[in-house]
Amino acid sequence: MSKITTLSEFILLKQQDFPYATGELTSILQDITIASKIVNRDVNRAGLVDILGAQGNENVQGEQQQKLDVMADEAFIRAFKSGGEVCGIASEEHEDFVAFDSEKSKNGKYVVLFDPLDGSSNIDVNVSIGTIFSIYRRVSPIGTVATKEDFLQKGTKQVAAGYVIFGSSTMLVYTTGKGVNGFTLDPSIGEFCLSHPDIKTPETGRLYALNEGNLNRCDPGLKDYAEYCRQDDPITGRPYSGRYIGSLVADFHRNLLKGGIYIYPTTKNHPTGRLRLLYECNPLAFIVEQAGGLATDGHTRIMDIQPTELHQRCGYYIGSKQMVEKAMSCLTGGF
Ligand code: AFP
Repeated sequence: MSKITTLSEFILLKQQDFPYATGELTSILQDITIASKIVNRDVNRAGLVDILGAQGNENVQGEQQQKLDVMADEAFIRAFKSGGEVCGIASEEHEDFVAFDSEKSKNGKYVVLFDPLDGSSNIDVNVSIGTIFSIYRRVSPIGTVATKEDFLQKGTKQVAAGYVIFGSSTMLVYTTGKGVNGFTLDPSIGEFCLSHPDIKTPETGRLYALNEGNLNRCDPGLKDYAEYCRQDDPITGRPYSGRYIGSLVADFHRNLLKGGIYIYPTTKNHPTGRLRLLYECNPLAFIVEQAGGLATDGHTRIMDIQPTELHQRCGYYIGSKQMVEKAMSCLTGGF
């Protein structure tokens, strides 16, 4: 049997890649690991106890909050608050960012932005869901409370990002800018174990994921791209297979490993896009680029967009490099 590397061991090992590391980022990643295990426990027993279903509130996006959304949000906030390395968080579930005011937290160097449970409309039907996170170094002075500027940084400033997928198994995938690694939770020992070292995404693939119900409501160039995907061409392996779960983490994870493209365009209903730049698009863009793929809003690299609002949305084209490039060329008339 080959040696098992747990996530905790791996994180500590990787700290050596950063000669001036103080261990703070390492601690945050450990906090995320613990919160993920708590959420995993709750997600797994969702059908057994009375925690399934809507909480009855709407979140800032006007969406119904699910009980598990709230529980996941609380689990992550608790972990970051007690850790002390994080001076504040922004979550998809809160209208404004939350600045931690303990003396220890005010000295924290980092902020974390996260979507506690993405795809939560899938919870009640047992479809894969996920947590997405993004870590930045604060720009406000250490020793003070976090400010909005700490959160409104370009994706290129991320120091780490990742996601947890609660699927047929639970996996945590993350990057600190030196490649992408994936860990599968072994429930028998309660540890995430290195299962997907140094993930590279294929340059091209055969899977396209988009909500085709929106095609009449978006840029006609996208209709051309969908048509391209459906055409016969044995050389490029078309027609491609359409695969859309409607749970970003699950669609992204599958494409990352197998090769493919995920698209959520701007539409008549969502003129600025549906997905959130800070909680969803930037972290996955960091991961896909580290794995050799591409993420754009159809025209501009996602990580180059300067955010102006916490809950900013954008169009999203992410996945295998050649597929994203082809979709972008269709948007500018290059069918
Ligand atoms: P929910 O968290 O409300 O389920 O939204 C999920 C999501 O943000 C993303 O995970 C999906 O890919 C996308 O929305 C699905 O949106 P459509 O239902 O409009 O296709």
